[in-house]
Amino acid sequence: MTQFVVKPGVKNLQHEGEKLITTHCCYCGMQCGMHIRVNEKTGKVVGVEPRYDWPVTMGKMCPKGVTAYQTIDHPERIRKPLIKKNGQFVESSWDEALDLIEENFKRIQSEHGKDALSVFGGVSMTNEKCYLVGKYARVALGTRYVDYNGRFCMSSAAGGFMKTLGIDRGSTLPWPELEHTDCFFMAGSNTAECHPTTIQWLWKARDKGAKMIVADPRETPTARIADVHLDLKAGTDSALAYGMMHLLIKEGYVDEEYVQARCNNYDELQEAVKEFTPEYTSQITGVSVEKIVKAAHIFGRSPRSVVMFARGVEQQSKGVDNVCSYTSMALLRGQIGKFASGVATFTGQGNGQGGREHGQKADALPGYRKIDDPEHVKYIAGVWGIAPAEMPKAGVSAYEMFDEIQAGKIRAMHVICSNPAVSAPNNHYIWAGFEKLDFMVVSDFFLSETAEFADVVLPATSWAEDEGTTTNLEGRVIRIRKVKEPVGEAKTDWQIMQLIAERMGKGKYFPYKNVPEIYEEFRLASKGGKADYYGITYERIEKEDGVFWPCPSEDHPGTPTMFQEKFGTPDGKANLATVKWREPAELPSTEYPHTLTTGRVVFHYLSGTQTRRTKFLMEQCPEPYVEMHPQLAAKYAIRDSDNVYLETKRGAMTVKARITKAIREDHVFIPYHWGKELSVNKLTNPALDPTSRMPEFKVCAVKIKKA
Ligand SMILES: Nc1nc2c(c(=O)[nH]1)N[C@H]1C(S)=C(S)[C@@H](COP(=O)(O)OP(=O)(O)OC[C@H]3O[C@@H](n4cnc5c(=O)[nH]c(N)nc54)[C@H](O)[C@@H]3O)O[C@H]1N2
Ligand SMILES: Nc1nc2c(c(=O)[nH]1)N[C@H]1C(S)=C(S)[C@@H](COP(=O)(O)OP(=O)(O)OC[C@H]3O[C@@H](n4cnc5c(=O)[nH]c(N)nc54)[C@H](O)[C@@H]3O)O[C@H]1N2
Ligand code: SF4
Ligand SMILES: [Mo]
Repeated sequence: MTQFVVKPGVKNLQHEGEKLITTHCCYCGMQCGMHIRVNEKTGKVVGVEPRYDWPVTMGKMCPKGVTAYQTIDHPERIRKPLIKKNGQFVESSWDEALDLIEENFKRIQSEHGKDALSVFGGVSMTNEKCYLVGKYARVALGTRYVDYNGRFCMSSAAGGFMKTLGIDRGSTLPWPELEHTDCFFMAGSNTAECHPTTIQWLWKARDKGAKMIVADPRETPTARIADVHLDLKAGTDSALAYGMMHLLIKEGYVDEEYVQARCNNYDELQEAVKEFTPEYTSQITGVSVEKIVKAAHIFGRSPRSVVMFARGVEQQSKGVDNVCSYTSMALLRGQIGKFASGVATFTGQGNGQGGREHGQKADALPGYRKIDDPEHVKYIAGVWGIAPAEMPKAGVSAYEMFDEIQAGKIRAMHVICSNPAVSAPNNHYIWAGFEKLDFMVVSDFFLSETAEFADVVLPATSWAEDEGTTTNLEGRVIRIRKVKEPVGEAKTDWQIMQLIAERMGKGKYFPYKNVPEIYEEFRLASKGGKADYYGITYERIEKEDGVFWPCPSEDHPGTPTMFQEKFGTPDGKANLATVKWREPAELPSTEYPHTLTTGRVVFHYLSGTQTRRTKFLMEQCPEPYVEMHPQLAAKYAIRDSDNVYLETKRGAMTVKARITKAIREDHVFIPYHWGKELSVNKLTNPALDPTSRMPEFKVCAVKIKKA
């Protein structure tokens, strides 16, 4: 275990009788630096101290981070494997649970073929574990069906960046440079609630005169501090970006030299944005002409700007188009590849960046390789010690796995680190899928809503009970440290995958004795890929405050700023967007006259399994609610705190009204951190983006009445 060392000029946080172990928060992609306080006598975790010398977050943390330690020894942690008998879970030994898994997995595969098994992964795990999920599915189980919760999170950003820039690294610049930016164009990101420790950089920049433009249907705490709030209708982002680019071109704000030298498709882009006059853009988006013009002038005149976006623009059936369009705004201004400028998506989950690069995705292999590329398959098969012909083909995306369940192709599922019973769209369909499975296994440390459907639940360790690496939202690879021994009989996710691999007769492919051994194999697997970690060692991470990928060799400095000379495309040039504007998949109608959008609050995290078990956070925000404008509320005679019934084509729910002017009159918003009757995902639309297969969590048509 690494012990905390107080650096010169940094507050001494050491308490009497305690040791401090340096690590990062388990929740969002900010991965705030922190020390966990452990009582030296009892070995118990007693609290946290923020890490003032962590260059990305500088001692700041949010309410989730400072209470995260309370989940580690939580009384509701699962301490032994659970097996469902007559509809009730009973505790079992590991041997009994593994016997049952082996028997069912083997029986199902012999009756229905290898692909009858499936794996649903997640990216709250370290790189080492995320890497193993892909290998576990393809080598231990031999199935093509593996996908993960990042499909609901980062897939549109990844798809858009691949198309325009050729490499998907969430940010093209390191976070501390944000301080020196002149203009932030932020679309569909509620930064103040979802990446709160970024705000300090925005404040510092604003002290020097930087401007902020925020595009969001709601006046979030982030929009409230903006110079211009573009209060667009949900699902109209690419039109807004086209309107902005129309003006950038017309008013001479384009960096012609940069575009000529470094971008393709400029003629096509000019053609595509031609009709997007401020008036036409205003008609589609609902944003006033004045605001559009003001935003374009501020953005166009700023010498250094960063275009930032998040799930508001990506969780749409045209999320990839939106990402391409907003990224093109930065390209037209010649901003990518320079100091304090660029483009960034706010990566969501703790390891949302690293977890999407190394083969948990249906069509991907480690290092951002493709499973349909024979050269890529050959390389990874070599690292894994299998014949290339043994590598399964591409599977299908997370939501589409539930179609395969209905079609009778997928018969069993192992869910590792995700709670799709709450977080996947169109909940009723997901629940029906889980019920239809012949056999279901869940690895989690709490009995999540998904785990309740399982036949076997395996107790996993929490983030403080194992070591490894994650990659934060900048693309910086960092160290997670083990703080204490696992509770009860919990095992790490890698040990669990290893044990099942042994039962499936594939133990020799999973010979690891510890995490560094997995990391060594992982480095090699990433070598030569787009996301190349080969030069990154644990020692370097420690010495250099993290290392940015790509980093192909140990003497390579890593890459804080991307694309300084060329882009990751075959010809080294960026591809400007040329897409045609499309409406959202579902528009308001006479029957469903309003737009429902969904998202987050500062006090809860994702499906809420952890934050709903944290007393302080539940006191702050005990239940979901529907945000609605006073005028909309008046139409239905709804007053604040009244119960409101909401219904879409897929489902219905009743929640309390929160009446606020901080939302468009024609929209309502519900946070999604609760399950079962309180889950807004009973209502959401599973319409998928054609390339990223990302569901449209952010836009659907809804009817409302007073309950
Ligand atoms: N407190 C908290 N922080 C988190 C998380 C959490 O659960 N809780 N989760 C983490 C994860 S995994 C993620 S992915 C990120 C998500 O971070 P964000 O994407 O910032 O969070 P959301 O609330 O999903 O959506 C952001 C905003 O998009 C707006 N929006 C809705 N529809 C549209 C649209 O059509 N266009 C535009 N431009 N905006 C729209 C919403 O009003 C909302 O304010 O947060 C991370 N951080
Ligand atoms: N309506 C709506 N739905 C959404 C979104 C939205 O904006 N609106 N956002 C989507 C987004 S961006 C995301 S990221 C998804 C996330 O949705 P989920 O994938 O459901 O994310 P979590 O709630 O973090 O679920 C993780 C589960 O794994 C457990 N867990 C945590 N760490 C570990 C670990 O190390 N090992 C194991 N084995 N288990 C662990 C937790 O206890 C929890 O039960 O939700 C999506 N759903
Ligand atoms: S949830 Fe995100 S912002 Fe909050 S402390 Fe954790 S890493 Fe930092
Ligand atoms: Mo996410």
